Amino acid sequence: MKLYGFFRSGTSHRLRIALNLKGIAYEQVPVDLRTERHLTAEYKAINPQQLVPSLDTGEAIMTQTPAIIEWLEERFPSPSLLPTSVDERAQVRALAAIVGCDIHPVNNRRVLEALRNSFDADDAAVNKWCATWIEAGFDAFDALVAQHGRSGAFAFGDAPTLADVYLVPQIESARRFKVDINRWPRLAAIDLACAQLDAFRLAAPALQPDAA
Ligand SMILES: N[C@@H](CCC(=O)N[C@@H](CS)C(=O)NCC(=O)O)C(=O)O
Repeated sequence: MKLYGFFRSGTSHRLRIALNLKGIAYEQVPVDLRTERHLTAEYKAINPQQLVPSLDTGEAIMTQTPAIIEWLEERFPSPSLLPTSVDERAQVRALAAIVGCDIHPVNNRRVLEALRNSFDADDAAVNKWCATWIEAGFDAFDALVAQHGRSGAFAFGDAPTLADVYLVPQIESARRFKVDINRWPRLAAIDLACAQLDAFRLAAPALQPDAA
């Protein structure tokens, strides 16, 4: 498979983790957001939304990480990233959606560019904007982890799930926006537990070929 992505993009990071957990090999094609490679006609032909990542499976080019990761789960069911009970699957998907639907989209590059260019936001204001949505989301994520009461090192029990796949890149991004993760000791501990696994460790932005 061919992964069009960017080392520092949270959604590319999330997809690398999912692919690694599934044990699927992939070649990386860097799309540099700093030089706006994603806004070229060449990339638009791959992803009409001009966002990263995109996954070329050899049979189709897929976009939107929630759809791609659910496809991976259905196409390569083992190891599963979801619990077996339908109620628990909904709980894990809700955790993932806090990040995927309610934190990441409002902190995306194009949103921050609009804040800078159309609303005169400086770096301090942009960091404050990002921190606002990260803190609200992490407060809820943390409360739900405490509530479901599943013991284990990960967000939902003792094996990584979709919840961890979404959480870890968002923590990485929170650090970039100077949010103190120690405010959520439970989430910091989950991040540490994930970092012990090769699937997460090797997906880290700093280790990607385009990070240099
Ligand atoms: N919902 C999409 C979001 C993709 C997305 O927003 N990617 C970001 C990088 S993390 C991007 O390409 N941003 C470019 C921009 O905002 O200009 C997904 O999950 O795939």
